[in-house]
Formats: sequence, C-alpha cells, structure tokens
Amino acid sequence: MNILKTLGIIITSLLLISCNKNEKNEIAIVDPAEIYIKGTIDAELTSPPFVPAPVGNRVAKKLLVNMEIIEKEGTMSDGVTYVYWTFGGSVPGSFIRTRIGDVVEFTLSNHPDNKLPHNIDLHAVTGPGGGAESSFVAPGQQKTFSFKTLNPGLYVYHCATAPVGMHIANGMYGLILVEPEGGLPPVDKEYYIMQGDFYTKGANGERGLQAFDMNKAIKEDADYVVFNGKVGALTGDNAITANVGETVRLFVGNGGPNLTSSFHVIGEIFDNVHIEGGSTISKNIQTTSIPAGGAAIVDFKVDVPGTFILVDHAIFRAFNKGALGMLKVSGKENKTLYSGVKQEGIYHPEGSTIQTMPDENGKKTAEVKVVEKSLTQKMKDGKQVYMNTCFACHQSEGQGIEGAFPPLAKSDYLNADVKRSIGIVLNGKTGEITVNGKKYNSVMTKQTLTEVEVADVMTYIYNSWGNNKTNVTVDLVKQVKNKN
Ligand code: HEC
Ligand SMILES: [Cu+2]
Repeated sequence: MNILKTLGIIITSLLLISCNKNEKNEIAIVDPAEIYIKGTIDAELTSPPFVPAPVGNRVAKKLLVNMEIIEKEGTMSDGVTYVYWTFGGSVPGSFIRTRIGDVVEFTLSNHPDNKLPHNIDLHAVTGPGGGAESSFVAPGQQKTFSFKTLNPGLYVYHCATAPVGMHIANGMYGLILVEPEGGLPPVDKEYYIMQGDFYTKGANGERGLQAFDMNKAIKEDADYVVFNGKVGALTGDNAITANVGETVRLFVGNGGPNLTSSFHVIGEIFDNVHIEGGSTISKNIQTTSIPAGGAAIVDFKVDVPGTFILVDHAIFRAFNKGALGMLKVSGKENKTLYSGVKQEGIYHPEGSTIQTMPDENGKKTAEVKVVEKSLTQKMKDGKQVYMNTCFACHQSEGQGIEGAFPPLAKSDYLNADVKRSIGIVLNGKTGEITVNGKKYNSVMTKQTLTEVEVADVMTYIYNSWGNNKTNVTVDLVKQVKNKN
C-alpha cells in the first residue's frame, strides 16, 4: 500500500465518521423515539400555583411519577364546600415536568378510603386512551405503566372513567409539561394555573356542602368558573407575585369540562404565547383562547408595579362566577411607562364649573365650588355605593349583625354626630362603641371612596331606615377630611 492510498483511506474514513456523527445528531432531533435514556430519577410533583424546577439541559432519563388519587371535601367559596376528586390532593392535580425522550414510569394509586374507581388519560401519551386503559384502578389498588414522551408541549391530563364529565367536573385534571431538548428559555418566575367550571345543586353562593348537579353540567350552565379549583385561590394573600423587571411565565390549562377560557391579564400583554401549548409562538397577544382539555404557555415581562388581574375575559365568569386571580408586582414605579392618574376633575358637559383636584404634590391648583347633586340623585348613587361597599357587613336594611356589625338603621350613634360618622367611613374605626344600647368592639376598615361617594352613601343612610334625614354635602365631607 503506498502512502497516497493510505492517506486516502484515512481521509475517507474520517469523513465517514464525521458524516455519521452528523447524521446521528440529526436523528436525535427529528426522532425523539430514538433518544437514549440514561439513569432513573423521581419526578418532583408540585401543587398549584407552583411548578417543579426546570429540566434545563439534563439528559433524557427514566422518570418515576407516583400519583395518588384522593377524594376529599374542600372549600369552593366562602361558606360553600364541595367534595373534590383529586390527583395528588389538589385541584388542579400535581404538576408533572418532564423532557422530550424521557420514559415516564407512571404509578397511579387509588386511596383505599375513596369510593370510586378512576384512571388517567395524559394528553402527552402516544398510546391507547392516553394511558387510561392501563391505569384503571379501584379504591385500594395501584397500577404502573410507562410511556416515552415524543412531543414537546404543555398537556392536560384528566380522569377518563365513566361518567367522564362528572370525574372532570369534580376536579380530576392537571398539567404535564414536556420540555424541548435543552429546556424552555429561562425566566424569573413560573406559575401553574388551571381553569375549571363547576356545577352545584345550589346557586352560586348558596351556603353549605354542595352536591354535583348533572343536569346543569349537561346544559353547560356553570355556577362557578374558577382558577385552581375554588373562588379566591389566587386572590389577596394567595396572589402570585413578581418584582418589577422580572419575566413571568404562566402554564395555563383548562380542565373544563365544558367552557373555553378567554385567558387575559388586565394591564399586561403577553410577549410570547405557545398557542394551545404547542411549539408555535405568537407574539404580543392580549387574550388567548384555551379550549377545554387544552393549555397555553404565556410569558411577559412586568415593567410597572401594581396588582394585575387574571381573568377569563368572558367577563361575567370573572366578576360573578369566580374566574379571577391576581398577580402582585412590587418595585419602583415608572411614570414614563405608566403615569397613574395625572389629573382628576368632575366633567360637566353643560359647561358648569370644573373642580380641579390637588396635584401630585398636594397643592391645590384651583379651588372651585362643587355643584351639589339633587337629593334624589344622591339617594340613587348612595344606594349603589352602599350595596357595593357597606352591605356585606351592615346588611341590606342597615340592620347589621348582632355582636359583629352595628346597625345603621335607627342608629342613635349615627344620628348623634354626623361629623363623627363621616370620619368613621373616611378613616375606619376600632375600639368599643355602644349602638342602641348594645356594645360592639370590632374593626371597620378605612373605606376607599371619593368625597362625592362618601357624601352620597351617608346621605342615603341618613335618609333611610328611620334615621334623621341629614343631607350630607361634599363640603362637609371635605371639612372632616381636612381636619385629619
Ligand atoms: C368589613 C365590614 C364593614 C364594612 C364593609 C363597613 N363597615 Fe361600618 N362598621 C363595621 C364595624 C365592625 C363597625 C364597628 C366598629 C367598632 O366596633 O369600633 C362599624 C361602624 C360603623 C358606623 C358607626 C356605628 C353605627 O352603627 O352607627 C358607621 C356610621 C358605619 N360603620 C358606616 C359604614 C358605611 C357607610 C360603610 C360603607 C361605605 C361601612 N360602614 C362599611 C364594619 C363594616
Ligand atoms: Cu376519576
């Protein structure tokens, strides 16, 4: 063999080797079925609104998922309870985070105290029933099956035991995320949110333990439409949080059983949306449609502080049925991006005097007289304020609740001193007071109302339920306010 020939062989085999390598890499990307798995790990499972740690660049592995089905009573809303059927004890069920090419070894256990058989259909599974056929378990039984994740995306899982609609309506759904090779791009905060519609024998708000209503479910006439299984799961102290400047990613699913979600965050625009949880990314989206049994991954950067309200923009569901959550963003204001109220005045199209409110530094830019509304108008507007703000505690006829909320009807305390009463509404009240001979020692929080609203509501109260008919003017409210 001469040198040239030897060199030729070496070069050709080098070329072949590098070609081969290239081909292998290509195959790895186009055919996830061929991804080699190395080692075994236990899956981290989380309950909402939290998600497990990102997969990052870990290699494909055998991922062990142990999920327990628990039927248990929980709270739907204030004073309303419901028996939920859950995957892992929460609604939605535990979040599963895996990567493309993993072999998920799934063990489903049905707690012996449960009453019914269940199973699981994971939309991330390629196989009959999405696993349902291999996971049907009676109470006190468990079954294991495995599947390889072939498609990246965010997938719903749910119970598929007959009557399927009833199992889903009782809360049997959750999300499984299959991350692409190398993981999703990193963000600062990630949360897990799932919408669901609920059907109860009693109407929305009717107290006590509520049973599932099959007829309403068939008619798709939901009593509750909520995020994360109940009214208020994401509001107040339960709100999700972020800091100004951070990127936030929401894994949003819709368990249904019936309704499509028009998912929207008031005051934010989604920078990226993985439409329907798949690989297509839409940019600059206001509201994204999430079908029952579907999902979406949305992310956005939070630029200004405040409370951002998460809603189903089919808006009666948000304000009347519970589909409302909160993202609280803290940090420094950025007046260039969002100014807040710059100027406020009363608008009189007929050309009446315009009242100018104090500017940012508290200086009055102009002092103009307020045009007082007619008594009839004040009664009308005041009633509205009362029904929105005071009613919950002082009750519809101002009768209060003994031992907790003092009466406003025929209240000697109210009628004795109008300025003191205005002060209570403006500043709140704590400490012992005696109303109509009964002692109250509780807390009324400061009410955030405008001066006009305070005048309206106080006039309404004074001119209702046997009180002394004082007409409370905006000027009087101002006087009390400025004393503080
Ligand atoms: C969260 C419950 C709550 C709400 C809402 C509320 N109050 Fe009260 N209010 C109270 C409590 C409690 C007291 C008694 C405080 C104390 O014990 O010191 C009180 C006391 C008062 C009093 C003096 C006592 C009396 O009976 O005359 C007035 C007047 C009053 N509230 C008016 C209002 C008005 C007007 C609104 C709506 C703008 C309102 N309150 C909203 C709980 C509430
Ligand atoms: Cu079930």
